[in-house]
Amino acid sequence: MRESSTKKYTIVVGLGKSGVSVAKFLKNQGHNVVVTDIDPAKQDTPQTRELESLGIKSEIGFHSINTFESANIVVVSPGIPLDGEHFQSAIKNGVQIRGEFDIAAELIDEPIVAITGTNGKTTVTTLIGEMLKCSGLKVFVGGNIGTPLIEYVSSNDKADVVVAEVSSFQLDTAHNFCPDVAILLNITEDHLNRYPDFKSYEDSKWSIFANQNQNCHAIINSTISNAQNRILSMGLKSKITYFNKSYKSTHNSYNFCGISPIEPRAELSSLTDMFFAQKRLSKLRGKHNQENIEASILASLCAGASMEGIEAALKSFNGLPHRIEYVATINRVDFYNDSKGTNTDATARAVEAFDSDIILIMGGQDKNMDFSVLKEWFRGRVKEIILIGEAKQKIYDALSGYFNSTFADNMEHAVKLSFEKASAGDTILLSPACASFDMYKNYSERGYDFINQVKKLI
Ligand code: UMA
Repeated sequence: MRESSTKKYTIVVGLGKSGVSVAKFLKNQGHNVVVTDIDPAKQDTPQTRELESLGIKSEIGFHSINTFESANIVVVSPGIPLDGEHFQSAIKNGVQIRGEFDIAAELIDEPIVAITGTNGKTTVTTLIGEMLKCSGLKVFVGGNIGTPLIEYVSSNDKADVVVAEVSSFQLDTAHNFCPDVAILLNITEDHLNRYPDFKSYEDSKWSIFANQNQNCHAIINSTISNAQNRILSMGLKSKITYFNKSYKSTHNSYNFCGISPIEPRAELSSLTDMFFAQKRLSKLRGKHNQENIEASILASLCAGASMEGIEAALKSFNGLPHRIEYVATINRVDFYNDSKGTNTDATARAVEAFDSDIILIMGGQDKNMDFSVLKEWFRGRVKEIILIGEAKQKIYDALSGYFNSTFADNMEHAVKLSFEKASAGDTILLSPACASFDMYKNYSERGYDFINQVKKLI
């Protein structure tokens, strides 16, 4: 990334994980860097002090239009929307807007496997990483999953394959991103408080394939609505493989056309066998996880995994915290934490994963979701809904006509109420269908609060 000679600095906006890492990287590369964060609490943190000690100027507690307009490049953190007046003035002044993810991706020569979708990204990213590692490859796993991709570029530790979880926010600034293998897991309502409409969110997700060429692999969920038209209108050049097809027992019924590295046919047969065997091998619950596993197997094969490595990873992977995570059984009532269920589709798929009657704890910060879509998924499965957080009235209005619904004051109250209403054999599931920021720092703090409240019942 080059700075223009006529302008003086690169401004990094947001001092979270992404901003701190990219500011240090750019400074090391000889860029003149200014950092800014809207939160006054960032004034006196170890990270800000470290950046200042490196000679990086900081503007904390405010964003200055003047600083944005006069920059050469604005590097924005993924969590910050681009519709603010600072960004709009910068864009009008011809300032380039970039993200840490796309700066990093441009500098990576190793093959990149990129995973996007509304739900399942982190599970699939982790699983692919494990499948490749179990196949003897050296792997870096990063991106939206937690470790900024620029950390890989900054280190001297080179991997055989880079596995990157990519959010729509990261894709929005990644105009030249060309992953060797890209997965689109699913697209359902989410982040509608950031995008003007669902189509703009869909556009963002599909852009993961925009720069792929005929040597690249595109792995796409066959049930994504309008997928064929999208592929045609984008003029997608990559080798396309669909997963989540209704394949039966004949090996020929699966579309393997994209996967040249695993031919000849004998390999294709064992791949289909693997799809059937995964139910036995994997400990992950739910149909959505079968889809996640299929996508992971296909991408791992494209990136050089062996069948043995894939099988070993499937057997040892226990799932991730806060995703349909088993917590405890008390008086024959099972408790599960799905705090990462932060949109309606994630909650629907979590409910689908259980055969028992469910008492569901829902609510939190609304992302402009239509909760009425949950009716069909809950019918015959959900026996009670306990509502918490800012969105509780909106969810009540959408669902209380169909399911017994009760308000709770906080998580402690919600767990107590749900346990009072449960009978032996029931499942109590926290799957909020909402963001956590009205009550917690993030979804994991919410999940741990749920776990602690359950433990108080023992
Ligand atoms: N801030 C400003 N100005 C604003 C708004 C915020 O300066 O107008 C500041 C905040 O005060 C804060 C910083 O921006 O200090 C936060 O930036 P950020 O929200 O981008 O957070 P990071 O810590 O940099 O983490 C980001 C991703 N966060 C988001 O996309 C919201 C992380 O994904 C990612 O792991 C990390 O980069 C490394 O790549 C998290 C996430 O929640 C897991 N992602 C969303 C999701 O999965 O649904 C997309």
